[in-house]
Amino acid sequence: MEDFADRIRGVLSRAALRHEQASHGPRRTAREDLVAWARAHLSHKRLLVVSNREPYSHERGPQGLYWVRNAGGLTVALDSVAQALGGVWTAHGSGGADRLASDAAGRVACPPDHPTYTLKRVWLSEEDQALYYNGLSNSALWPLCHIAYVRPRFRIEEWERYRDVNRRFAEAVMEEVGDQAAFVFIQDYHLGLVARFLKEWRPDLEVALFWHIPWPNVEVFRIFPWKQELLEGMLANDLVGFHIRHHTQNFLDAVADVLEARVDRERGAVERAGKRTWVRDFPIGVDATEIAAMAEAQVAREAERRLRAELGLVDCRVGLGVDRLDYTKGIPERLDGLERMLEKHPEWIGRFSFIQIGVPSRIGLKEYRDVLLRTRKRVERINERFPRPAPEGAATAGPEAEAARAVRGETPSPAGDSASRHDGSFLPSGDDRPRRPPPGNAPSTLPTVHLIERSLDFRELVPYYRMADLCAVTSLHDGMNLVAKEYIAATPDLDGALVLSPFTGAARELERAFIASPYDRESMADAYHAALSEAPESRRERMAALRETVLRYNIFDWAIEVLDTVQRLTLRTPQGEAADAPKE
Ligand code: ADQ
Repeated sequence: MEDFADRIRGVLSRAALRHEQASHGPRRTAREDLVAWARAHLSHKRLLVVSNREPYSHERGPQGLYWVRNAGGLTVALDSVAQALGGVWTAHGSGGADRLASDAAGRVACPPDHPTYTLKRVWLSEEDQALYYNGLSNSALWPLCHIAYVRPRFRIEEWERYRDVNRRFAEAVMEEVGDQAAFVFIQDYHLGLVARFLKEWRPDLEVALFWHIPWPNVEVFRIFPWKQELLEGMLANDLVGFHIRHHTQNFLDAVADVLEARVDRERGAVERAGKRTWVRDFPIGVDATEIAAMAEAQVAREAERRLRAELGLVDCRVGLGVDRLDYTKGIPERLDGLERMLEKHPEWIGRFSFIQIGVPSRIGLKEYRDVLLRTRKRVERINERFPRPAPEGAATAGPEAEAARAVRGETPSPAGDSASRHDGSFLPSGDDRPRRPPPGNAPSTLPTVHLIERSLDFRELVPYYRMADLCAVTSLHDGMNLVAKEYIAATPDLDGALVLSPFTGAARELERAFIASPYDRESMADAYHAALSEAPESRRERMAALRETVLRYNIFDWAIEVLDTVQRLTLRTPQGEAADAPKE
């Protein structure tokens, strides 16, 4: 009887959900809400954002100087706050023409077309980048925190340079802050020590750090040679944020293991040497409403139609992967699962194609070059084993076919971004590239897997999200993973399926995805098959639930919650002294 009542309730609530979505649903938190919140609560303080990556970079082309907006949900959201409050954003000036565009103090007005805040650039030498960025950040902290079976490398000169570069970021902030009240919002593992320097100089500043990657368990963290100094640096913040509760708990365990401190797991607080630090989780989101609008726009529909024609995908189910080419993202593992699916379910051969868009990333490091080579090898093997019969009249020559080959990464992209320019310079060409038909000859087969080795502008990415019947997010470990949320947001027609690794932060929220471990080829193969075979009604119902999750808590909710928590909790912390902290 209860079962029956539950079923009725389920049917009614799904019907209500569909109705709500059909009528464009309830109002969601928007950019204006974040701006209004910031004006109401932060206008008496100076806002300073600090990140390694800059929101805008300058380059020089044949027409002279131009600027590029470095996209990504987080950058866009923080950009809105910075624009509303006219603060200062401190970041590494990494663009080829950044120095030319900046004043003597490294300042440039941003956004460059309608300036409202200041971007303060920190200059790093090649040696700084080798030691601080490729070294300590990406060869020690990144593998340490991700536990993807790549051994972290610890070198004292890298740690010393990390400390030095963090101090320089802090100095750059201090040059801008003057003696005003200010809130400093630091991003990520590159900048774990910045708060310590800031608080030494100005203990009254409000400072928060958001750590975008996982925090490992204590057995793993213990091997970090400078664990005490790193934790002390992080605890100089008033608030340290992670994506999920599990990472906050790991962090609190590490503090309890390494330092003499009072750790309050229930309140998420650490008290040490008269100072309190709050440790909380805030799962980051995406601008789902905006992404959905982009996906529904006529231009995206047309781009999808063109892509389908160019890639010979008109009567074919399409799978998609979108990642930086990073060993934590499980890209070779994803392709192994795909190959297994084609072995176990040959009915998909010729009826299913997979597009992997992979931006070459951190190519100075061998592990990253290896992941690209391993990916290419798998693509080549799958295409040799399981070629796809070409549909009648598939384009093989002329501008359309040329564009299609560029899109597949088989010829240099006409846009020629920096990622694709890097491409030829460090990897052998020829044998390990996907095979392609000679130009002009009609192909009898097409690739089953298309590998696109470049970064796409977000507007270019949306038609791929639209087109995909399935998106595979198979990280070995990931703080959150925004691709999973972007894909769901970009599928307003609910005709899609997400295959998701349980080792992503996103899996805590997106429980209705097809969850499959990248370490288990069979379960991945089964998940792909299940995702492609599910009956249309349950497929849509599953996507509707996932979409509601992504729409309910978006990037603006995240930003408001983090900023509001800092304001609220620092009110409870006596200035310079925690009320009941043990004195040391
Ligand atoms: P990342 O490791 O970079 O982020 P992710 O969260 O997936 O991973 O974000 C990647 C972003 O880059 C997405 O916005 C995606 O659209 C974009 N992108 C990826 N490949 C692209 C391509 N080829 N072309 C264009 N755009 C591409 C880190 C952590 C994550 C955490 C985020 C945010 O590692 O766990 O979710 O920060 O906190």
